[in-house]
Amino acid sequence: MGKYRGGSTTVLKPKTTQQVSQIMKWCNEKRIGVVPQGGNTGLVGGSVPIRDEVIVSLSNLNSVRSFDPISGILVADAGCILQSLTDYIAPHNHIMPIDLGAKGSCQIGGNVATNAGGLRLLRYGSLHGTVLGLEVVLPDGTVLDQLTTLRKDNTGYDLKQLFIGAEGTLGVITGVSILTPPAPQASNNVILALPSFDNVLPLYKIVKRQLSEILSAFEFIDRTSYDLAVKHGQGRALSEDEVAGAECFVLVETSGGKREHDEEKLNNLLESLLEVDTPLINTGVLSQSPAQFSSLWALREGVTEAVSKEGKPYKYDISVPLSSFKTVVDATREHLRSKGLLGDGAVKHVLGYGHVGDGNLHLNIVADSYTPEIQTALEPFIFEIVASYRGSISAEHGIGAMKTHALHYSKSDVSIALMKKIKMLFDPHNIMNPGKVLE
Ligand code: FAD
Ligand code: 2HG
Ligand code: ZN
Repeated sequence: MGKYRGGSTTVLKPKTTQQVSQIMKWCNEKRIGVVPQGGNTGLVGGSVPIRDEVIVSLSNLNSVRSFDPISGILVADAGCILQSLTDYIAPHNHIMPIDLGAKGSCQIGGNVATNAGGLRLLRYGSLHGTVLGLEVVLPDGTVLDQLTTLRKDNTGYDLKQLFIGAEGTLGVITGVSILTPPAPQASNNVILALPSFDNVLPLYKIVKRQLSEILSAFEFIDRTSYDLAVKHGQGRALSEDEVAGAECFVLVETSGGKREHDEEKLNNLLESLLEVDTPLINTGVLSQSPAQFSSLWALREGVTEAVSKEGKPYKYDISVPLSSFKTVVDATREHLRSKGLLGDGAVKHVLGYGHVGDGNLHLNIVADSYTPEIQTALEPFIFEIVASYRGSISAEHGIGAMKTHALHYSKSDVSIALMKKIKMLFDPHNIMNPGKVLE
């Protein structure tokens, strides 16, 4: 996003865990700050040095260590790109349990470090469940080898969980053991155009009931998100008739064991949605080919890229009750308008999209440039709304450099004090990604 800059002069690109260990030992002795960097696709400035830290890039640590096609357990170096792991296990009919728009650049180590959620969480759960083991180099250079491939291991504290979502503040992840699910035999998707946001929740209820075990994604984009995606060439635009009167869209994906069975379920769903007196949807566009399947997904996955092409984005990634998604977006829009920042002002768009199935709204504000006036108008306004719902100020992107000052909106003083003690225990000299997560 070009939002953060530091004064680093050095990037190190180790090729082995031992080299990472030697780097950390040296930096710890000399009290040199270290920023672990994966694919650099994070959205909260976590991988950007904000002082004069040494950057440790994991991109040369990029081999698959083993894959067991029976159990589906993959053990890989942290620097493997997510898409390359997907490609590696595809011939064995397995898929990665995580998928996100940045898959072509982000690394599995970065995914674990951020506890990335993404588009498949609804189906396969979070990395706290699918990651079986980790190899981590601690700030003093000690290698913590917890790279187990066991499904069950109740032998005391589960230390690996601390590194999942720690954003590189406790150690450098060098290896990941992860459970990969079997590839579905059939995948379909459909984009549904809705006349009103109020219909999203009743729709979700019906879709869950009717598609049950084959439902694998239920993603939401509002009209502004759709228009921006189309404007910036993401995916195939629907026809004018299809989008007429649509306030928002929902993308439903199914992944199942038998194509005919899944298609029948989807068609029945569409029929039952349309053949009622007051339908919840205006229309549904079903993909008819692998190209159309990708193109429908691109409308949803491409929103982030479209937003970046449109202007400078302010990103809020929040967990709030599903029923309040629209209220939060509308309240932010009205608030900016009342401050004279929207309309003829510096803010171009306020949009909402995200993972309905996970209760995770992405609220993006697109402006001509980053300015203190917009920043002051947005914060603490948005954090206070989130806190009023007892929501999370960061559902899946993390805290990074962007939200350290706002951590208290989602974590109690007792929790923050414990987090600081844990940080102190692992990293007493505060060399691991300083200034991130904790102030
Ligand atoms: P980086 O950006 O390089 O680093 C992120 C953080 O992890 C930093 O704090 C860094 O220090 C730390 N880190 C990286 N590697 C290691 C390591 N080996 N050991 C220790 N710490 C490390 N996120 C979601 O959750 N869901 C989404 O759906 C999603 N979609 C996205 C779509 C697009 C188009 C983009 C650009 C981003 C998206 N993101 C999403 C955010 C981002 O892609 C994820 O956070 C991703 O997991 C970051 O991986 P990375 O390898 O790029 O990590
Ligand atoms: C997504 O779900 C990502 O598309 C990115 O998490 C969200 O850019 C964003 O705000
Ligand atoms: Zn997301």
